[in-house]
Amino acid sequence: MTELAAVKAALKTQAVETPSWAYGNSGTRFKVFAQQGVPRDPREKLDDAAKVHEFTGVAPTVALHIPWDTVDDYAALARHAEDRGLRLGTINSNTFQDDDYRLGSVCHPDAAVRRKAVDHLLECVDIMDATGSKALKLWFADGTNYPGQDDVRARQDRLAEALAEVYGRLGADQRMLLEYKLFEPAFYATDVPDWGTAYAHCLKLGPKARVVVDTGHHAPGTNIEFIVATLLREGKLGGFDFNSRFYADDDLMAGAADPFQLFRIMYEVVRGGGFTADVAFMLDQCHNVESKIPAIIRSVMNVQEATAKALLVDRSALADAQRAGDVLGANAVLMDAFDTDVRPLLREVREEMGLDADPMAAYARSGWAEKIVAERVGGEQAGWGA
Ligand code: AOS
Ligand code: ZN
Ligand code: ZN
Repeated sequence: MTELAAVKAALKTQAVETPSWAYGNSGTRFKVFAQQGVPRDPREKLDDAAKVHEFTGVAPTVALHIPWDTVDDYAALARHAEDRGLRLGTINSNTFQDDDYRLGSVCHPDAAVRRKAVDHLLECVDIMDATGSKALKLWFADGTNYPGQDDVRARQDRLAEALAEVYGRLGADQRMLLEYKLFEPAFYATDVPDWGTAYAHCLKLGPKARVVVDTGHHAPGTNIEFIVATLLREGKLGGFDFNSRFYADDDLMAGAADPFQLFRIMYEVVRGGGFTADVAFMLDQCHNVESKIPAIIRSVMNVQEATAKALLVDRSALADAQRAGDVLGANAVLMDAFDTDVRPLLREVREEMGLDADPMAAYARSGWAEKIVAERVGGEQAGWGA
């Protein structure tokens, strides 16, 4: 296979998971702007996700969020997905939208609240059994707002205990993805604030536990690609929540704020073998003011563009320059790949996959946006900003 053929083959096998909540209405704490035609139930979210997959060819799975996507029959929901060429992906738990969780969930000082939170996580694993989902994604809003509010060490013990119980419930082919976040909603100390804390817990738990890197969950200036390289090296990178940030956890379209950062991350993924390994490429976004389906298509394309550039890095030239201590030469090799216009290559890839070369235009022409506006009245809110 020529090098270009190998790049194309890799791009054709890429799979980007889209989040169910990105299809529903969302907003900030100031306002949720309702859009016309948004899904009224989980099935309609899948119908929209099917359009993203139809036009991009690389978005075959959809992440669910419990309870935002609660249904009576999860096996039927999985069939609804399959009928549309999709599969149900990661199950996201919710231990943050209940009054009981004011002081935390699995780290709460009251054992009864911890029990309730763990029971919810176990219920999520039951749902995975029904949907065939392979991963449980855990993000905890737990933390404290004031020094002395609670015992920071004891909270880690409670977290470890809860995680161990849920880990023990996982099936042989199921895994747990632990997400970290610097701050918000807790402002003094978050209980899983960084990759080191998440890694320490996952290491103790065992091989089915891995870390999720949400690209919006770091302090400004953090070298995220270094974290990615380290986690891959340790076999502990579970996946990504891709999105863009200008300030904090902005959840904007992936690749919109800093395409160079996304490229650097994807280069470390390619370099570290993560592209072929079991690493989940998920989006975690909210489209508060822009049209949702086109924004998700655009995000998938942005991930593809960053991946294509990362795959195009001339790794032997880079290694030669690095060995020779040629600082500028090595940097130039990386920049050459980043500066390549990969849009013609991706158009070719899509045509070879039997797709329209331009997913955005093809979606706009498809009439789906008009159809859902006409047919869906009273679309639902995703859960954020509720
Ligand atoms: C929250 O800030 C995290 O990014 C979560 O990953 C995510 O938004 C949530 O799990 C949605 O269900
Ligand atoms: Zn996330
Ligand atoms: Zn987030």
